[in-house]
Amino acid sequence: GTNPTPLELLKIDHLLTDDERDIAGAVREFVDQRVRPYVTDWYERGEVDLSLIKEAGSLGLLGMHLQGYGCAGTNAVSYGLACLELEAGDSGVRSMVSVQGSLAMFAIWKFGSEEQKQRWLPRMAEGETIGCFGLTEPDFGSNPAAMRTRARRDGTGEDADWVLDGTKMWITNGSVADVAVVWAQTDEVDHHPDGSVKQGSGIRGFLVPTDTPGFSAPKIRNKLSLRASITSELVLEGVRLPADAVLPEVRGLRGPLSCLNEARFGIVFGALGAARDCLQSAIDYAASREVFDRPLGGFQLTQAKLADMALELQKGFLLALHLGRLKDDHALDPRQVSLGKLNNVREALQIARTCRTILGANGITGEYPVLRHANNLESVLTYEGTSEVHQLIIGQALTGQNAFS
Ligand code: TGC
Ligand code: FAD
Repeated sequence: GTNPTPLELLKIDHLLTDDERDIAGAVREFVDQRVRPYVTDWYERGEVDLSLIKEAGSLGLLGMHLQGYGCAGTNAVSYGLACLELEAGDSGVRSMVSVQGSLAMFAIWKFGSEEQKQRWLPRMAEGETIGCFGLTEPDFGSNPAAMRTRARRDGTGEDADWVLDGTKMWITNGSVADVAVVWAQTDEVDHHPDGSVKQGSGIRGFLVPTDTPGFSAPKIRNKLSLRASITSELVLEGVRLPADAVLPEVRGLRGPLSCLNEARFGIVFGALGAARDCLQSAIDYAASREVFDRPLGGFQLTQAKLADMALELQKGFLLALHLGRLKDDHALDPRQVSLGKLNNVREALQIARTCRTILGANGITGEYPVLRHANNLESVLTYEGTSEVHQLIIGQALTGQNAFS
């Protein structure tokens, strides 16, 4: 018979429910039809096909694991599997879905007022309204508590407008978004016992319609990674918003970090999709490529690489699935998400690079997905908390010592 694929070897499907397998299969089909044939071209041109987001909405992939407001309400494992299948197409496509569902929609779903949820979520779930999530700034990426973007109230009382000033950087879908979730410092701060201000404690989230005067979102050019994804700067110059533009239910860094937990969870699964796609390409290539008069796949050095990669892929999947089951039991801790993000992205990148060696010179071309995935994974290693940030989170969990600053 035919050889098992790397994920079939362990019969990992055995650990999934019928519903979960069906969802993964439907997303895989979507990617085969709507992403695979075009993605090399999008990547080369540094563009995305924006109709994808509506199609993802029709499939129920946007805000997929949220309940109500037009969201599909699946379990967390199904959401993870969808991320995996999307990222097998391209990390940029998974990013589009992550940012819409886990960051922009989740922020509103978790911390918004009933009016905000009704106003924004159903159309975001359909992909009719695109959201972005602005936390990072040019000078503050790993340390968002120190952000400079400010929101001040113009006037007194509950009805006073908010006015936002500042710059956000590296914001996925910024230039095409209809609404930006922007995190900014307010004066509503907490103090330490010694009277000093607790850094980041005044941070609040704002829903900024992107046609508001003073808002602009220039596209970042010349990226050599995640090219099939739009990345932008957000410039806020005296952006005036009504009092009810603030997300009422959270204040402090806990707000944006709670959203990151959701998106990082998706990446734990997602990165494995890129790795799986690379490994399958390398296995196929090794079967047909002949070197020294024999198929490349028959050489021990090649088999050692393939075996080690299949091993890491399957271990990564077991880790992802364990975290998914914990999440579905409402027992997932953010530090566990850090373990998964650190391991699975790091190993996926290693797999992509090793697969590239198996493809030789062909591996550097767009004819094969391998170097595209590897280049994408450089962004994935950095965004949603760099690998070093996740090492420090895990280090703190193990030692009780904060080594960030
Ligand atoms: P720290 O003092 O530890 O905590 C401040 C407050 O936040 C709470 N908290 C969390 N809450 C929920 N989830 C978490 N994971 C949380 N971690 C901390 C904490 O309890 C505290 O609450 P309270 O109520 O006591 O005040 O904060 P810190 O300033 O020391 O920062 C910790 C650190 C460095 C780990 C954090 O800043 C961090 O994670 N930095 C990395 C930033 C990051 O990941 N940025 C990502 C931007 S979005 C993005 O990249 C999108 S790419 C998407 C795509 O295209 O897919
Ligand atoms: P820095 O924080 O400057 O880090 C530089 C280096 O220093 C890293 O190696 C880092 O690990 C290391 N470092 C930092 N602190 C420490 C420390 N205490 N100890 C040891 N080493 C340390 N952000 C958003 O808000 N929304 C988005 O939609 C979004 N999309 C993105 C899309 C792409 C393609 C990319 C590349 C980024 C995106 N980001 C987004 C930004 C991303 O979250 C940040 O790039 C990331 O958090 C790292 O910040 P930085 O780039 O400023 O690096």
